[in-house]
Amino acid sequence: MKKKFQDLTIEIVKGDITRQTDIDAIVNAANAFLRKGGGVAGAIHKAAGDELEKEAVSLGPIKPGQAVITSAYNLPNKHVIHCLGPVYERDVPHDKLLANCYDNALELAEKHELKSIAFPAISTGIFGYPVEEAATVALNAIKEKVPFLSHIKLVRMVLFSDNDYLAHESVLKKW
Ligand code: AR6
Repeated sequence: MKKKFQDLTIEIVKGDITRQTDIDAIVNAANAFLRKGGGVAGAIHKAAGDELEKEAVSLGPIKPGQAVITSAYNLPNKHVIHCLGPVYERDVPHDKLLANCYDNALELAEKHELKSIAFPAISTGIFGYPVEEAATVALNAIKEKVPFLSHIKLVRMVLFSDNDYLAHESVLKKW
């Protein structure tokens, strides 16, 4: 499903973030020290190769809501943007910190003059953020950033399960 805002498209798809061959930067749901980790981070590091962790670790540690950018190595993209999402109900206010992830990642992509970026559903796995709540925060944060973006033309959310896709779809349908 897609929504257009003049010449920028916000899109949701079901899929694997490591296979977004048409996207300039993919976003990693990282840990504070930017080590490999599990979940989507594990998949991204595995696909990128060991060099990714070396570069990423040199930029850490980061705090919830922050983002850093690295090369993408063996991934089919130019860059990986690593965001530390909030741990639900530990890192507060969790909605503000989660919105900061999307805002800071988009800011970095814009600064690097990238045309497209793909996000996973940050914090909704190991960090325990309920996906219905996270979908609202994520998509609204992206929408609020649209007026400040000139290079970015496509923002894609890549959802790993049917349930995650449906949670995001119900937010987009209300717009
Ligand atoms: N493509 C897209 N989404 C995926 C993929 C994939 N290949 N694999 C998993 N997901 P999580 P978090 C979804 O736990 O909650 C790591 O160990 C997954 O289904 O990866 O922010 C880090 O090192 C879920 O919906 O990230 C941190 O310590 C979403 O990605 C910690 O986990 C996020 O799940 C971060 O936890």
